[in-house]
Amino acid sequence: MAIDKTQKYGVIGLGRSGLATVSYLCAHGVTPYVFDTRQCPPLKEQLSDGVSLECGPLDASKLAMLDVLIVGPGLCIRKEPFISLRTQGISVIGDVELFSHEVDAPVVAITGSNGKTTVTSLLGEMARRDRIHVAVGGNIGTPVLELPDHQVQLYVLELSSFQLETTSSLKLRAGTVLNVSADHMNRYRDLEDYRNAKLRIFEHCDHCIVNADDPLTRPLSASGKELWHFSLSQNTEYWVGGDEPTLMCGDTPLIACHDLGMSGQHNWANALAALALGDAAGISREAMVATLKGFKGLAHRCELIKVHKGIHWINDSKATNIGATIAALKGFAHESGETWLIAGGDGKGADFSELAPWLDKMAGVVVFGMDGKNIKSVHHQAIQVADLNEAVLCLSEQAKPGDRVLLSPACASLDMYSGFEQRGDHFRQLVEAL
Ligand code: UMA
Ligand code: ADP
Repeated sequence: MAIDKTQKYGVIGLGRSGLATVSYLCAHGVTPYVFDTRQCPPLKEQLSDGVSLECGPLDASKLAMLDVLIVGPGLCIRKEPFISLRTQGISVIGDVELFSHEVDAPVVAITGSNGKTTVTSLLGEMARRDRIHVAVGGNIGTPVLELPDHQVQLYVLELSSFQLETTSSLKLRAGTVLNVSADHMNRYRDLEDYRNAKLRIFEHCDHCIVNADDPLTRPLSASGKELWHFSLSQNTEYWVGGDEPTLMCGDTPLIACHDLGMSGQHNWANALAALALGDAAGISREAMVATLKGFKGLAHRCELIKVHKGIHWINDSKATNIGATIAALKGFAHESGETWLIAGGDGKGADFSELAPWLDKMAGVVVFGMDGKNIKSVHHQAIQVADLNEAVLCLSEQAKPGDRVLLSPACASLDMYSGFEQRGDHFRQLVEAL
């Protein structure tokens, strides 16, 4: 939707994307009305003078006087007052929808339950190495409306299911759903409902990159769509083959898995997805392979903090759902030494029973936080502690040389921390102090 100065715009939610939306609208000559359900939204002070802000419960009658509402991803548009406002003909969209009408350069987008930030960062690095002027943003942190620039040759976006819910016109050169496993179950009816939000990425997508090992990543109707597959187990467009595991594109070997900078089989899948997206975006194979060799992965994702008295302390604070924790445990299952797991936090309505068979394989499990008790309910032997401090103390006494202690919470951190980074940094401090 191009900006129409005759219409009245509302920005709902003064978070990072809300603030960027306000700046974008002001730069296009429109002063929006801003609303936030919080009494004191944290970015309030950064709002430009002359833009009105109303805090507290949303007043539907005031919103009904506007024409277009741009709603932040932290608010659910499938609840009131948005359902009624939509039936009244008011347009309810997100910042990515505005972005989609603003840009001319090709756009590549990544969604999925896990691996989005890794693949998005990797693809950005690949493009940069190939001297392509690339802009990277979205759920990864930089709001999409901060990206548009006429010099940009390629946009790489990480998109959450929340952002996709409010997007309907985004044209993509390539898009992928990396995997689908339960997350944000406090916002979706069930897994299918959550999956459908993710599949919206394929609505106007030239090359749909699908995980052949995860049928839930396939578009509901593939007719008229060009599908490229990646797989760890099947011979497909992008796959792992050879006597010594090697990333392949069809019959062409690209890079041996042991030459990848990132470890863990889930990162083989991430690398394959990045290669497929990169091919569609026209990034050279040379640049992509060189990047894959050097890219060591991101902080807070299965990151070794230190080896202390023979024990490996690993920070996987970004594992904010069960799927991510299982990926970490699967990866370590092939390595020597026993694993002690620290888990817990805000489970976002998850059913932890899927995690139970993995917990049974641990040397021990320590749980903490709001939903620690729910993890303990599927694994009665778990030791419940008050916080990370107690968890680290407890395991520094119990783990033996050769073991690993893994913080991979399977939960969001917001019950005790400002985010997964603060939780991971706290863990690092505690471990470094041992
Ligand atoms: N909120 C209110 N009332 C409001 C507006 C927001 O209570 O009126 C709350 C939300 O429920 C949420 C928080 O404030 O808890 C932030 O919401 P927001 O919509 O203002 O979010 P932004 O600050 O704009 O950040 C958003 C993404 N946040 C969410 O989707 C919750 C950021 O992803 C993203 O980096 C940013 O836009 C830039 O695009 C964060 C995230 O947690 C990292 N994403 C989820 C995830 O990865 O699991 C989806
Ligand atoms: P996202 O942005 O989707 O949250 P990240 O790349 O930040 O993904 O990784 C989040 C967590 O998921 C980390 O714990 C990481 O080890 C794990 N992870 C990364 N890629 C995958 C994958 N392909 N499958 C399962 N888990 C993954």
